[in-house]
Amino acid sequence: MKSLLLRLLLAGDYVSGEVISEQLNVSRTAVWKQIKALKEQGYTIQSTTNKGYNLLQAPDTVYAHDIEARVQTKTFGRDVIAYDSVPSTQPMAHQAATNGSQEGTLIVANEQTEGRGRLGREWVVEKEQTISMSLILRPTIPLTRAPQLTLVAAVAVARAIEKVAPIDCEIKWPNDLMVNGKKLVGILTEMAADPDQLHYVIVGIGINCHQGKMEFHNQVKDVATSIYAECGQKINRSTLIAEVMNEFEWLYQSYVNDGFQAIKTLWEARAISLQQRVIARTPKGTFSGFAYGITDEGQLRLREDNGQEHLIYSADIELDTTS
Ligand code: BTX
Repeated sequence: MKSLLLRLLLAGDYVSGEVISEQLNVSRTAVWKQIKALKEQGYTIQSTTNKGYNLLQAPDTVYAHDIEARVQTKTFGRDVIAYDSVPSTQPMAHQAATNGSQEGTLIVANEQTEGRGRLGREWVVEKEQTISMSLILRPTIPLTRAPQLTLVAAVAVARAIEKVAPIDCEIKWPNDLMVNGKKLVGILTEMAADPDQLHYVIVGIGINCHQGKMEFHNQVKDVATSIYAECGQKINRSTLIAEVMNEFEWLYQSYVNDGFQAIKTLWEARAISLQQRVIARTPKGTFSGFAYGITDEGQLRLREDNGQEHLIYSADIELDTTS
């Protein structure tokens, strides 16, 4: 009920108690109680006789009902599980998926104490400064295509950020969104599968939002940036999460129904690691050469100076500026 009430409040200026009680099919007293509960959670709501309620400001805390109230989607972000603090949203999402949560269920946290990146690396999170979320997907695609979902997510997150802040996001293959050479967003795609069947995919997304340039942890201060550090704006995190859900859902539907080609074009338009020399550190070794494109499966095509070509499935990419 809270998310429906908030949806009505977000839609316009004043909404009368009568309209709310009719729309939600509850008593005026129940409406008043929910308004009181919202105020206690940090919402500024003006109550005026004969006019009703007017939402003036929403807190930046990431509440489930707030995201659910803002999304314009069929399933993505319609069912949100929000935590104040968890080690990582990834295992919580795996657990929810194993317990049968539907596609589009979103796990979010105000804080992660053990955020994780790829290959066991750490993802550093400052409490209430970042977005930490994991989305459950259940695509009916062959296992080999699952890595493409990272690229779909990257395009969706870039588009969403650009809707709420005056920032241009570039993508470094396969999973980093970069601004001015620093990492703004990390994406971690994990899946549960049998050799011949994909059960579900968890797309974990970390977005640096409010940290000032000097506020990053020592270990990432040279590589990380945030929306605030880039444009001086503290965006509302729930608004951005909802935008990510809006963008991700239609791009994902297009991907599932029509294939990767359209996404690939959108992805390539933002790629900074293509048509130039890169160093790719892969689980199979380090290769340096010319990155000349991605395949229809989303792998990176790299040609070494000796002419040998590699299709790279997973790597850390460094732009090679030495030659
Ligand atoms: P990655 O392995 O590509 O990047 C990890 C590397 O990025 C680290 O080794 C470090 O150099 C750098 N790094 C760590 N923290 C940050 C940061 N906050 N900003 C910029 N650079 C950083 C990237 O993995 C995938 C990250 C996914 C994070 C989401 S958050 C929600 C979900 N839960 C969870 O535990 N992980 C995912």
